[in-house]
Amino acid sequence: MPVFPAALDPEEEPEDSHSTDVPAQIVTAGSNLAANVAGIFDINHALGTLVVVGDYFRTDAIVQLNLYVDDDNIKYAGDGIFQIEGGGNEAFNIATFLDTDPGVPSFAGSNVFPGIDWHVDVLDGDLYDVSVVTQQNWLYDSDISVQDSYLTNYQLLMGANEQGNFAEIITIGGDYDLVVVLGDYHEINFIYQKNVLLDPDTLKVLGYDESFPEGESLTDPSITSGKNWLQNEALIEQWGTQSYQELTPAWEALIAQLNNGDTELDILAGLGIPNFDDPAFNILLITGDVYDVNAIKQENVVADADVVIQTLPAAAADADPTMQVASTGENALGNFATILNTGPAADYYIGGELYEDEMLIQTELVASDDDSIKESNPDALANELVAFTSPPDEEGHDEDGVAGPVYDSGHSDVLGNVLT
Ligand SMILES: [Ca+2]
Ligand SMILES: [Ca+2]
Ligand SMILES: [Ca+2]
Ligand SMILES: [Ca+2]
Repeated sequence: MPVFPAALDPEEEPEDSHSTDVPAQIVTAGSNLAANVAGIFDINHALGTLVVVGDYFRTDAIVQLNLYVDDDNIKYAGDGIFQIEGGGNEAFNIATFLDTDPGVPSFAGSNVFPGIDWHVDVLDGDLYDVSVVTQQNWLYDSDISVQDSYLTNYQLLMGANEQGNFAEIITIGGDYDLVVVLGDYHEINFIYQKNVLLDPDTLKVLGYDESFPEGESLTDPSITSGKNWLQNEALIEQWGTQSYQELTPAWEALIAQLNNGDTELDILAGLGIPNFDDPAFNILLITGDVYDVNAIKQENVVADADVVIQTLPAAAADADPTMQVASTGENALGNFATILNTGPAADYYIGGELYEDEMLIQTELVASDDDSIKESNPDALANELVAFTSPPDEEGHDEDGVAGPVYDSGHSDVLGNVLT
């Protein structure tokens, strides 16, 4: 199982490993975190026996989508051994459907008797039991930075934004030993997860390392514009008995009695229905249909198009070792969802048909990861960067700029279809 690379616990301190001992040009323009965590624990129907007179429809569905654009444009020059990672992106879709049978034995046909102290609640009409969680992170972090000094240890942190959503729904209804649904039962468990990352970066790095001593690995210029991580993880768990039984004439007689509003019930009708815990036998009669819906929708959209310029002036060539580290990728997008739906522990009776549907759609669209990495002539790159590094007309060299997300128009139809 892949392990999400970022701590979801906001208390946890991020580790920073860059040395502060030597002059440096260090920029972190990416490293953003967008995460959604949600759980629906639907133990509404923690009950002994469930009777559905009509049909039972159960649909479990998980839809997961990862999409990223990571076309980076890297130009570098100098004599160092540049360590360049333009790709290295990872995307994961993990989906699990789990049926957990608690192992309570069936009481059908047994001579178990629930007792004579019966309580009947009647719900006239349809029952809607709907739990919906929607989580969205939209993060725009397109930066522009210029670093041209070699006299200080200059660590610039422009990214590393964090957005997180945490939600938990726990629904607990009344405990009924027996629930009778005269209509149909519709159960839908649905998880939809989407990560979209736009991370096209432009980096121009000019370094001189003639003065760097042998074996000082920290002075190798490093450029990371990829290494993004997208992860969707979903679990739909059904807890309860997984065996379904047909209604018997005895059940039909009992249901007819309940439906007539009888309060005097033939105690023999209770044979084979377990009563848990307290001496009262609690019944819920629902005259209509049941809609039991649990849905989680999670979405992360991160736009992180950065422009980074680092240039060591030629004078640096004779100076002490200087470190250059530029990171514009390393974003982490994650969706984590759990739906736990609890059915009857003991017995399940269905008068009509049982329709079960499990659906899983997983898509990983790499719209584009087409990097252009070019080594340039130092003089040519130096001339090119003069425009950026000459004394500024306005106040500062370093400012957060905003660039719009970049779409590949050739894929726009695909995106339009998938993302809406
Ligand atoms: Ca950024
Ligand atoms: Ca890339
Ligand atoms: Ca990138
Ligand atoms: Ca970026």
